Amino acid sequence: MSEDNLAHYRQEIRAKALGFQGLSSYPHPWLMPDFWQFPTGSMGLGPISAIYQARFMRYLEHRGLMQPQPRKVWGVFGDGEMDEPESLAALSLASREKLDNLVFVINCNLQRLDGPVRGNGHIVDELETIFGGAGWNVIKLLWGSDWDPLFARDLNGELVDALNRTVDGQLQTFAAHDGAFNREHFFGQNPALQAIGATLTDEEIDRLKRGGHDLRKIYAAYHAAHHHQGAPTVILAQTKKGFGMGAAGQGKMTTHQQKKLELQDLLEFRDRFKLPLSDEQIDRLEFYKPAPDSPEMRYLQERRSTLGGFLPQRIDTGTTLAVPALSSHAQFALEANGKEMSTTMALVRVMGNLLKDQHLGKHVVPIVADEARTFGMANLFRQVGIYSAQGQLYEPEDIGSILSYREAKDGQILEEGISEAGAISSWTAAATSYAVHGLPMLPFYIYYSMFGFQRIGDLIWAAADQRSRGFLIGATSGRTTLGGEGLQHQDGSSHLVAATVPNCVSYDPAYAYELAVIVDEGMQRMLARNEDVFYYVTVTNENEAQPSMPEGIRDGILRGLYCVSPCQQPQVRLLGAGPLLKEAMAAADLLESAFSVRTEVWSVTSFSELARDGIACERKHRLQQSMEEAWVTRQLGGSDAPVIAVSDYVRAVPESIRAYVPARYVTLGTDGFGRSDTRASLRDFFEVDAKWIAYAALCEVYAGKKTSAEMRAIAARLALDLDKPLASTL
Ligand SMILES: Cc1ncc(C[n+]2csc(CCOP(=O)(O)OP(=O)(O)O)c2C)c(N)n1
Ligand SMILES: [Mg+2]
Repeated sequence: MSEDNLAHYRQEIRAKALGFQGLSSYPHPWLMPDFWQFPTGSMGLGPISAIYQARFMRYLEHRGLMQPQPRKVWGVFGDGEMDEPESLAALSLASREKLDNLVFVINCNLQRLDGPVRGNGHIVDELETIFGGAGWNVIKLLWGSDWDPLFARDLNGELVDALNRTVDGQLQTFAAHDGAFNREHFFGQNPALQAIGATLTDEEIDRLKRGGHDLRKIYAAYHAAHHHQGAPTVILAQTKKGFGMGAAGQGKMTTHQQKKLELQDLLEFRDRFKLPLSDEQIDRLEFYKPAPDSPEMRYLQERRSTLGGFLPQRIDTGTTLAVPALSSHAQFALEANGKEMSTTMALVRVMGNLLKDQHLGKHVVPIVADEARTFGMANLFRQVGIYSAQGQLYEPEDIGSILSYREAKDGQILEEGISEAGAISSWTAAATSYAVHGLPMLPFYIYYSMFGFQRIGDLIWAAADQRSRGFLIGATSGRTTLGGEGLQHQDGSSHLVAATVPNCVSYDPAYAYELAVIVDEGMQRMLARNEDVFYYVTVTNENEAQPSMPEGIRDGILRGLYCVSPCQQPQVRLLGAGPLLKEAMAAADLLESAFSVRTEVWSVTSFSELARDGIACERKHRLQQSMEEAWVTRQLGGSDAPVIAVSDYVRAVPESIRAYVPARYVTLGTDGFGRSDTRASLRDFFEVDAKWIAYAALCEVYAGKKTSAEMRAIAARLALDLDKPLASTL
């Protein structure tokens, strides 16, 4: 970290223009890819990520993919941060799996932003109980060495009693005041304490250190943590917030907001820490950096080289993995010949085949949160086993079955139980393994699509920051396609959120062959070309006859749009996305047969990829006068027939391409709360089934030609209720 980079802290855009990197304000691997490994700026994500990173190291070791090694995961967190539910969510997993490769250091400065963490209590005691109860090795690092002689004099325990009685809010007040105040209000409480206080000058009282500021005690705590075996360790380090900031900010309610120090405060800071800087140097805000041959620098350099470097760097070794030929694992999808299957079944079959691949197989990491059976993955239990650090200590009830629940120390499936936060943390550990361990892995986390971006979106955002590579599979997706289950499960929004994550490439495929091509391209980009993208693909549980893949459409599938049912001089064009493509196809049949309307049908595999392409083309036109048109503009440019788009997601998803559609454009979507009912009822309710699509198309085709009475008659013929309320208001 050069001086220039430090001087350009929080200015990473301006710094770049000046030829520097500039230190980012929070640790972002996306912004400083060699410097930071893990983004922990969003409170609570660091702790759960650290646990699953440590667990994933064990997984790689137990599967024989990585030599057992003394490396540890160190997580450094705030005491206020421990109030985030995610912070404590996986503590028992860490002890259950005996993760002695994991150390938490919790900086217990007793404060957060607005005030004390537990003003009327003791956060250290509370955390000790929680971590201890969860089976962790707890090390309390409370008082500095200068307290040792005071405790030695405390023969009747008055000092210990007084400390036990002092709640955190009061300890903060003591931190914010000087020696004289502490003598009067702390040591002045009774004669025994007074006597202990009398052995110190006011300045010595002022300088009494809390454990987390005492290098010897820190060393002792870290040493003990480093050598502890059989359980993870937490070090509860008591400190003062704004340590050494004196009257300007130590222990103040406003410490966190104190973003700069005035000259006088800086001079005091210099004196407090005996920095060899002149008043002028302080005035010019110079850094203190000892000369390269000074004893300090020589010592520091020597320690660094013994320890193997300066910071745990993020190292992308650029290792690539060969991607097996599409035909080797997805022939069944390319030549489906009308075979009935759901896209979930197709995905699981592709994954099962990839797991068998001689080279790639061992890198595949299937991850589930107690839904393997839901997604038809139970056959993988036998095939590759469920990872368990202890193996299987029991005979499973279903031992004779081919779907038997088989746990094994070298099992490959990560079965995370009912924890989406845990499962995504596992996914991220696998998806960043290429940079953390120099070992590329290919994780597939398969989950109810509603419980991804909506529930653990911030963890996905952090995974994106970390340049994760892998597949997130949103299964049982589609608001009207997941029939039967209620509004909490029926997802109509994940594609909208996915589109906002810049390096997330998302698809909503209709057919097994589309899915196969998308997974193939994803593997090419992430494993063979080492691109920093990850894929979000939704699959459904609706069985349907799968067509074989026509020639010449690979590019269209990947760009997001291709024609599935061309027509000469169409009067209307239907864009069907994912599961609703079949409704669009049925609508086309209806339009042709009942109304003699020439209809063309297109499959939209990704509105977000189309929109991104449109945005890029539009900008290129504006800035570089480029004449290149967006893919969707080019594809639909041959006609001015109206275009009707239908998606099983909210309308904002198909709306995202409106600017690039070169014709009248109408969108249908599933805004509103879901219902538990059949697919047919749901699609009628949200007005996205074949009849509603056909009616929307006829409204365009007959615009200005038919009276409203005639349109009502058409609706009646289609058995549509035009007076029903808007679904999103119900
Ligand atoms: C999810 C989330 N919510 C809010 C914030 C804003 N924030 C940044 S630091 C902070 C307080 C941190 O307190 P603590 O964990 O005690 O750490 P300390 O600064 O005291 O070391 C908050 C609320 C955040 N970064 N992430
Ligand atoms: Mg704090």
